[in-house]
Amino acid sequence: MKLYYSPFACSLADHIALEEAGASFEREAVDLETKRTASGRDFRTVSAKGYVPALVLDSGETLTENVAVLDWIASQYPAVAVAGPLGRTRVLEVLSYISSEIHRSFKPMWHPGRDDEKAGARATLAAQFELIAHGLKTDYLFGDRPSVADCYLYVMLLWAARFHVPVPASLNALRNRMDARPAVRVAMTDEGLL
Ligand SMILES: N[C@@H](CCC(=O)N[C@@H](CS)C(=O)NCC(=O)O)C(=O)O
Repeated sequence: MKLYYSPFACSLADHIALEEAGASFEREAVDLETKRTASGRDFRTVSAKGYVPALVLDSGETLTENVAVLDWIASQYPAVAVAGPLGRTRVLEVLSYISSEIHRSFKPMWHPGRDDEKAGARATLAAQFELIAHGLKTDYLFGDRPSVADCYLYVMLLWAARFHVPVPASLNALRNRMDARPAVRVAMTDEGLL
């Protein structure tokens, strides 16, 4: 399989999840401005959506959307899934919240815009991170090892640091734990971030 990613984009979550899972996969960077892959291919021939992540499976089928890609990775690799009758549903609950609320709230930060819009987004994000942190009592969201949900949350925490969004101490601690993981370091190094 092959992951199409862009450095420091949300696709870093999928990149880390695949590394954490011990999966064997190829990866290729995409220039999101020109929509060209590192090998010069028009990325829209891989995914008409033109955004990352895109994961091309060994069957030739292409998966897009972080929630779907991360859920698929968890379905294939129990190491990054959550067990139990509600395990998958709880993970989807968090992935959906991150995707539809937190990820979306970052949008004004990535584009030139008014300072008051950015301040508003920062306040919204701070409240959203508080909500995620509420009741967090374990090292990671679902226990003592990271699942795909932590991988996505981690990228949002990196973005929070980049854009000076305040986050609760418990989430900073989770981020530090993720920072130290070999799989995270491999993915970050691959993306030129370390
Ligand atoms: N709905 C998509 C959004 C993915 C997304 O926003 N990707 C960004 C990078 S974080 C991107 O590729 N943006 C380039 C573009 O939209 O042209 C998902 O959840 O996977």
